[in-house]
Amino acid sequence: MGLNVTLVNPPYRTRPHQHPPFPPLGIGYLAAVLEKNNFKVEVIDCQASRYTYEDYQREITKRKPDIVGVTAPTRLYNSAKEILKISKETHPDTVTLLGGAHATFWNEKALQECPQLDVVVRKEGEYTLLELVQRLEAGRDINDVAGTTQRKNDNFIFNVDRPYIENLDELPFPARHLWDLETIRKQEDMFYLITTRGCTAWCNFCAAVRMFGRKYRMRSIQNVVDELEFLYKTYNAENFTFCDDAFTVDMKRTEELCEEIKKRDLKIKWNMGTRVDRVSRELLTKMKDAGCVSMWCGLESGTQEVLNDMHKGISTDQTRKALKWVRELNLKPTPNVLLGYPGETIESALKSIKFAEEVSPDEIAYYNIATPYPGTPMYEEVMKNGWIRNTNFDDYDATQPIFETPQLSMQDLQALYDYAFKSFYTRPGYVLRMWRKGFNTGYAATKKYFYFKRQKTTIKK
Ligand code: B12
Ligand code: SF4
Repeated sequence: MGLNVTLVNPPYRTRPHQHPPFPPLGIGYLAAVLEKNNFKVEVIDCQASRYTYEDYQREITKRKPDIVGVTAPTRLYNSAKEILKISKETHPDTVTLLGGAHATFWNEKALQECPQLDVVVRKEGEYTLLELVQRLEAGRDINDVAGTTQRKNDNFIFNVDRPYIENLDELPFPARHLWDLETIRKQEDMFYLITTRGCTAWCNFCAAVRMFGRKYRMRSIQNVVDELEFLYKTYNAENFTFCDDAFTVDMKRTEELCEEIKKRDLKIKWNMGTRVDRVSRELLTKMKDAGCVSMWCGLESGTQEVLNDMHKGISTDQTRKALKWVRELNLKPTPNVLLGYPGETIESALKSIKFAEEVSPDEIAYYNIATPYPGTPMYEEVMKNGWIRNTNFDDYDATQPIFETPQLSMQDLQALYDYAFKSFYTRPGYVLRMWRKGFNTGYAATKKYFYFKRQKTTIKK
């Protein structure tokens, strides 16, 4: 009888589900690779199943896994520790693993802070996990497995990084059958997939590129559209989100993808995120023709100086141009704005808010508060300068200030964040345009108008 592996997506400890449950693709890939190699694998997605820690304990008592692997971004790290503690206390012989964007850069600290954690898997995890499981099954030592950090006596073993997977086509599709898709789809009928890993840019606030590398690795178009077609035919899936960090870096490839979707006659709708310097009007037209309905992108700032500080590598003009095409083609724009990056002032933040309203007048931007995720240069800068004010990772969800700089206090940053929403919804032109779209949209916009009008914001303009 082979080893039994359970992969876990922890629950939120505070302020529950801000987003409909999303079966994490990371766990999906890890599980698929194990299954392909004939290991028994189960998934406990505490978010999708709405499990508390007590529910998790009940489940784990029943299942008796030999290995528990937990995934977590920074925001779920504390919750992951709780899951690891329960796992080890319930079954002391279970080998516990932690992976994901937080543990990768917090590896030794995680081992220090969580005595119930045995191994941290850094960066891309598929083959590291496979090797760990194979060695454990064979009763072999796991101390030197590449891509891991482990505890040894009072010290740590930091093994070499595992090389990135060059040919992503060799990975099986995520093991979505391990989720209760029916329940998940009732909340949001959306299928997520990812077609590339890595990014050619190197933004100072970004953990993703430090996880997956600077080389843009792409699945072949055949392989991507095979997955789309499989989901389309197996689950009648019609709505897709491409989770790639920068979907259209290779514009020619994106064109080919669109052609293939059309060739296979897939009647689907999809959205994706990309960099504004990697689209053209022609490409967006082809994308729309193949079912694209929305584009999210990093607008980040309305001030070139701040963009340069971030190493974003784009200009405000490029954003203006790209979002003009998006609007002209009737695609939905979702620009992401980052407020409070080191060097930001009240004036520059206000400029970003106005800029977002200019380039996306009918769709509110996705406002994020700059959050120093371990592993990023922004984190180093914030720590080096002693700007950090909140070290509770539960709060690292990009909706609340975590640090302050000599230019911007936490109070002002919070006020700017609140003001961004107020400013958007209290524009009479916006309300008027929503009424032109129909009664329901007009009514909702009017309600929001009065709600936000009453909100007090104190910005020293
Ligand atoms: C899709 C996505 C979302 C979705 C779904 C999130 C989810 N549950 O997966 C949504 C929209 C909800 C979302 C929200 C947020 N996200 Co997000 N998101 C992504 C994105 C673009 C793709 C995730 C993905 O599918 N990756 C592909 C899979 C294959 O990679 P993976 O999950 O990391 O797993 C691999 C390895 O990490 C490792 N691994 C992971 N877990 C484990 C466990 C074990 C046991 C092992 C062995 C290995 C292992 O192996 C896996 C396979 O290689 C990533 C960027 C990125 N490229 O990853 C950002 C990213 C994860 N998000 C990020 C952030 C900051 C957020 C937000 C906090 C803020 C925001 N405004 O976006 C919110 C809040 C999230 C929350 N949980 O509270 C950061 C996380 C940084 C950090 N240190 O936490 C990332 C890395 C983006 C970035 N630019 O830095 N996000
Ligand atoms: S463009 Fe996006 S994925 Fe690439 S480094 Fe910048 S923030 Fe990260």
